[in-house]
Amino acid sequence: MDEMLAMTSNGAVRPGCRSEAAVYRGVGGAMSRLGAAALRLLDENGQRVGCAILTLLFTLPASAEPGFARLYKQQYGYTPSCNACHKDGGGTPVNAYGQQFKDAGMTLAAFAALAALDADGDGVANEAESLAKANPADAKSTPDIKGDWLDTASLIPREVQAAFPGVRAYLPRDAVLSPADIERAAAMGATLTREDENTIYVPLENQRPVGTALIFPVAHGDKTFFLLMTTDRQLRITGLAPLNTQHVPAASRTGLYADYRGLALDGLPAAQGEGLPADIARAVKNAGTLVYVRLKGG
Ligand SMILES: [Ca+2]
Repeated sequence: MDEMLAMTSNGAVRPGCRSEAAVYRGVGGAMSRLGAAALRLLDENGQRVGCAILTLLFTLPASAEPGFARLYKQQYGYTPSCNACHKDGGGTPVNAYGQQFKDAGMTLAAFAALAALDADGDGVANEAESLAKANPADAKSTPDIKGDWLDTASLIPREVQAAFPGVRAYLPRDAVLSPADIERAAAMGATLTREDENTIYVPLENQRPVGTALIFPVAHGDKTFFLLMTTDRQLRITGLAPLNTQHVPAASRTGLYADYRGLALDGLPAAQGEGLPADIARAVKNAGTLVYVRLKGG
């Protein structure tokens, strides 16, 4: 039995709107009733309508939205792309708007505090952009020319898409931590906090999960870089790729990550000592445990 299959029963599907085949692959699990309706309309009206309907499906279950996206939706009535706050998808460095949101306390009240600011410097205030469904963090997206930032395909970071060539449908899972999750992680030897909350991308093929992907920060002294961790469907690491290493050039050495390949997320070694390898081990242990406790249930 595939234990991870359960994930499709209570989450949403984010299909890439690239082909009719991709759309069909994006319908599954608990969505089958709604999905069938969408497909009927797809048959009658063609691919574009099918995409719109599947976009609607994807916004239905609140469980699939990361915590801050949920706040944004509460404030402005729709789910933004992770790129409202992040430079290149969930887990990557925050952009200017994300930084303003962070500085204002990352609560619902923060939106009022940054409403009149102009994070991307395009001459339109943050709130005016948000209300118009333009991206307040991207000067190329304005109320007049919003761009494709809300298209489902643009919601998955390009590094994640590159790690799973051929996959067109993703199930995003928010890793919002409950006290029970934090307790389970501690029992597994990982120290998780709210700071570790993130988005887990689950690539789907034929409506079935084929693995996971997570982008997470690694702290090295006062510098930070990022890692993309991918696993197979049994939650064994298939790759660790360094991203945004400009502040820690040594982290781009791929030899640092070779020994992690094949390790199970619930059996990751504890970090020993100090230095870059230990900082990586600590971050991977936390990230792997985060994915494990969120996807394996309690
Ligand atoms: Ca602006």
